[in-house]
Amino acid sequence: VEASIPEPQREAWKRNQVQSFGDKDGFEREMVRHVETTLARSMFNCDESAAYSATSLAFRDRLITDWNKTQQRQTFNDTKRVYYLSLEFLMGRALDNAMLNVGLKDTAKAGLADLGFRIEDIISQEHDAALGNGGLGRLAACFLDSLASLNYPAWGYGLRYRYGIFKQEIIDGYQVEVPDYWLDFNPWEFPRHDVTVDIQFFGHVNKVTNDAGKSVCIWEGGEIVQAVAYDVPIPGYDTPTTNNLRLWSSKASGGEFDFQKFNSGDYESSVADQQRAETISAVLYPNDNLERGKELRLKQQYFWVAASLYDIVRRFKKSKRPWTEFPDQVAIQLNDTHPTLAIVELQRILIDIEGLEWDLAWDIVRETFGYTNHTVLPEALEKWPVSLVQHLLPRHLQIIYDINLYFLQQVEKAFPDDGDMLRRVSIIEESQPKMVRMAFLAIVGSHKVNGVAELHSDLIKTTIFKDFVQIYGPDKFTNVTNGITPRRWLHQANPRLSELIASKVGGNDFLKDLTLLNRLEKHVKDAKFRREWAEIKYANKVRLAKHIKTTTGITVNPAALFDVQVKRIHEYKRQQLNIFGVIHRYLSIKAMSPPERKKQLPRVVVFGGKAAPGYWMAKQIIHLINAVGAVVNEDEDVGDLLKVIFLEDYNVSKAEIICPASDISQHISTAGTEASGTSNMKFVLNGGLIIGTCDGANIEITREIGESNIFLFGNLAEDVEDLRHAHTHGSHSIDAKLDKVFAEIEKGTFGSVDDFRGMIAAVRQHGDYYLVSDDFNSYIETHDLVDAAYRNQDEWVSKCILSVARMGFFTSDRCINEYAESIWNIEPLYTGK
Ligand code: GPQ
Repeated sequence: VEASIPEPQREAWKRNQVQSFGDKDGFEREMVRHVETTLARSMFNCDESAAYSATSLAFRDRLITDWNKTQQRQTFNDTKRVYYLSLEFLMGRALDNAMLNVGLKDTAKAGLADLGFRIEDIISQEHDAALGNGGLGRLAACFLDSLASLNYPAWGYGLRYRYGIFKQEIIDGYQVEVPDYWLDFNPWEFPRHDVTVDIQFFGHVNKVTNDAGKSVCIWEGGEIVQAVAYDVPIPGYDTPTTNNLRLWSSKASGGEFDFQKFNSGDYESSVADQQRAETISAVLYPNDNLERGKELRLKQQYFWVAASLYDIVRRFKKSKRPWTEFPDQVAIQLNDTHPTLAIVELQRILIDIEGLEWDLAWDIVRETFGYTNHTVLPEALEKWPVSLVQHLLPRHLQIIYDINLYFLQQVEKAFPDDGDMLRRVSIIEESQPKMVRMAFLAIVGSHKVNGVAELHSDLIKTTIFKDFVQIYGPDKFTNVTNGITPRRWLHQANPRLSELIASKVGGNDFLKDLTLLNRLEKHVKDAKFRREWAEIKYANKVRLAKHIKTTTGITVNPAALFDVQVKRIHEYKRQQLNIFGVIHRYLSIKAMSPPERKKQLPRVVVFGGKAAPGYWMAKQIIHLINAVGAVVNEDEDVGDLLKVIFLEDYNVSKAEIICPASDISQHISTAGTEASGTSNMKFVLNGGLIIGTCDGANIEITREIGESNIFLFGNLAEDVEDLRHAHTHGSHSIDAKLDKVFAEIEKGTFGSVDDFRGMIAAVRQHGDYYLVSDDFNSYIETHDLVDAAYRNQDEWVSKCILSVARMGFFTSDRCINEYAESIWNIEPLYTGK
């Protein structure tokens, strides 16, 4: 039904157009109005939480006005849009970001002060939107910021989880998971109860002959779950463009209850149905770089993909264009293989519902999709049992088999003599049980496949997707090195540094064109500038030290070297290498005479990160870190020389405090395992140096900032296979220093040895898959170089400034422009600003 207002009545609408506030008085008016009406409170009971809510609602109203205009502009111009499908959007807090992006933070600060509040207190009231696990989800959030800031017509599509990533508590040194119920009050979402899609599961397929005498497939029976849209406005920086992130929530179809059951007295089972439906979007799976093949996860994927495609197709059909023009209007990017069913779903819509021929439909599908791979770790590559797909999505399985059949026919034609090729590349793995290989399906159904850093993009071409390079040629595979948004990760997280930089590079334009940072280079010799730079770093360290004090009770010296490793806990990221190194340092200090100790540089080693709840080894690593901290932090021989801190519940808003306060951060994955890493970029952009392996984006960071500004160590990716082979087939001797560390743990210095046997055995007995022993010596030596370099503060600060000056490449704006040009073929829609 057309809900558009007829022309004669539109005048009244225009007369009454909503006016957004633009100054302090306007903000105060909106804020008080929301306190007194929306929240039904007054100046007599307005606490910080209410002030946060009212401030957010005031800004939300502004955003939604811009949002409406943006959507109208995009519809009117009928431009091609990109849809970014991601199961994770790790957004963090929205208020600070919204205030900065619309350029009204100072205004709000003054207004809040008038009304009796400090803006920092109000900002910190907000609960993080934590709908993601780690780098993959945060990348999606940075991309949304860049897409809006660059005025691209773009939508994000995801799931509205009732529970985001769990909250981590450390109790007696162990991780405990607490549910993250975050939706109590969320001013940043707009429920669209009128935008719903019915999603079908289970049932069976009937082949029938239609009126035209053509045989068609009809998917019938099963159950229906309703998807309800919730929209989150995404403001661009310094532009009126406000894009949309649409998150789907599940509920039982047909209103509150199944009335048939209700009327027949089966009240309990009708409530149970309701709850079962709501389970689909209830919880984010807390695994990073791991797929566990749970049925509910597959249900989530189809639910989200089917709702999103229905929405996209509905929007396209309004334009009344022929189907062949679909790829001219729509680009869909698959963030990892999680949304791969979208390929099958679009093919199903085109052939079963819209009646297109297979080949034509398939051309449209492949032109529409692009697939981004984020890992080569075998345990993270998605595979679903054929039997499960058959049961849940019977028609989709048929289509997958057909896609595979035509694909294998094509392969057989091109490689007639290679019998093993068909087995290797088949979308169906002929194992017990048979599996659908989602990455292969994503490759076959997309026009471009990309990795997320140069080394990673090379690796996928030579290892996991090697055969597909043979089949399709190398051009289908490309690289788009990851990036981060400088708005959140510099301007918002580190306002003083951002301001200092702005004063040297000609204002805030660098936030939109990060390459302008190179103007800093000529100031590196300016002693006053270096002093100001160092002073800001120190202030950021004081801030983190306060946070450490209030959250752990431990006092740290802000003049010490702050050494940080914050990321998901994973064997491949090697927090175990770090803590073994810390024990080595502890033993060295203990072995020193008091005068020798006086010469030692004080260090604070900060860890943070969550372990997947079912990842036993990762939890052991957390426990060892805390056990070592408990001993070292109390040891009077050590004092300030070494502190070991584990920060509970690492998340986006904590990262905003931690990144600006680091002197050196660790990015020390086994070479070839970290696809890119993005926190490496955040730390360098905030004037910290990094110690890292030749892995992921570390390699490109080195190329940009210069070898003398980074501490690289360890074996190279090309040597990993041989080393692993030697561990299991030859004799495997452990590094002597590491052996001493193990002996100390085994003495019981850090508590019950039993708790840590597994970690030691992984290195000694089980082949040291992550090369901890191989890299240990060079790791320790490189830390000594870090200490030596830090002693020369002037040179250290110069390295930091030069590094920041050369980080322009790593903005997510560059990244999004590359996707837009080489994969999506979309253009910005200029706003006349
Ligand atoms: N990444 Cl497959 C995740 O955060 N979770 C995942 O499940 C997978 C990848 C990361 C990857 O480990 C990092 O190296 C990347 O920088 C990041 O994705 C974004 O590409």
